[in-house]
Amino acid sequence: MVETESGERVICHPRGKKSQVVVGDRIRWLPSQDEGTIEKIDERSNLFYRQDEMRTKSFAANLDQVLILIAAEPEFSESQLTRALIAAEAEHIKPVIALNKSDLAEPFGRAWNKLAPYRTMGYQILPLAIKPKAATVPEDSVQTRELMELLRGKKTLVLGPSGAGKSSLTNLLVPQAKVLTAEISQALNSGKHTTTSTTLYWVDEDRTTALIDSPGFQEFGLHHIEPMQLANYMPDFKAHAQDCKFYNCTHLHEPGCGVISEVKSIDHASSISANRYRLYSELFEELSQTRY
Ligand SMILES: Nc1nc2c(ncn2[C@@H]2O[C@H](COP(=O)(O)OP(=O)(O)OP(=O)(O)O)[C@@H](O)[C@H]2O)c(=O)[nH]1
Ligand SMILES: [Mg+2]
Ligand SMILES: [Zn+2]
Repeated sequence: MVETESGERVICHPRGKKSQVVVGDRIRWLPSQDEGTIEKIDERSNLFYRQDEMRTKSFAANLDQVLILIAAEPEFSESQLTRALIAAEAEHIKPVIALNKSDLAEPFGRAWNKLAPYRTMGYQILPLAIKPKAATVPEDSVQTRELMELLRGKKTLVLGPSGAGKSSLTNLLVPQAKVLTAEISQALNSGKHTTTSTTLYWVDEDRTTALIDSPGFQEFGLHHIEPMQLANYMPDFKAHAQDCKFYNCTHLHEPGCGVISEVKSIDHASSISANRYRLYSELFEELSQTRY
């Protein structure tokens, strides 16, 4: 689907067999009858993607920021959050974290605490109640307005696990979009993969603020990232990696490692959580296996 200068949306077909085009791309196209042909993709300022073992999955291009939307329910995976953050850092795209479903007080409190290390390392974290179950939280809350401020004039990819409320957010800010949403499965504590394609919606009539709704992800492969670069993309690690004795320190076993000594610090609370260090070690291992 291609949007013209005047805001019309036209079905276009890629020239050649395989489509390289992703949401957010600027393209050159030629009309043919009532549809069109994509002739050329303009150079991208960035491309947000994941790289699983077998394939590359592009989310969107030319983004101003990524909103990682997680929720009190279903419980979010810290590993997937960490991976999404690393992918954003690697592409120099600003990530913002939002925790939805603040009306579910108890699981929300737990999830909020789980996010403490991410707050400490400098990420902005917004509490939200996009579509509260009971009317305990007004829908047009201060929080929603704060979020709107953050989105204004920008192109934002909304990313997160199934059931977090990505499409509900689209419906809240773009009521005419009427995107399909669905209850999560309580039995599986997971969403139902309601959204199956990535779509850009304009929030305002002037088309300056865009939200990109995407399908919930389960796996987030980072095979495009060098293991030695990982610490650079993790703000809590980066802060201490500069103290390492060896310039090519892996922060796994070296003597004089700034990261390890921070994790093991006894004179103050470590700014690198045990969980983050475990996630780093696992990722390092995983990303080293496909290389030699
Ligand atoms: N309790 C509560 N439920 C919410 C809130 N926001 C959204 N929901 C519900 O969460 C469920 C999932 O919302 P969706 O918007 O479909 O989630 P999604 O992230 O688009 O999921 P996928 O399309 O499967 O990736 C729906 O039943 C929503 O009504 C909230 O603030 N509180
Ligand atoms: Mg959805
Ligand atoms: Zn080190």
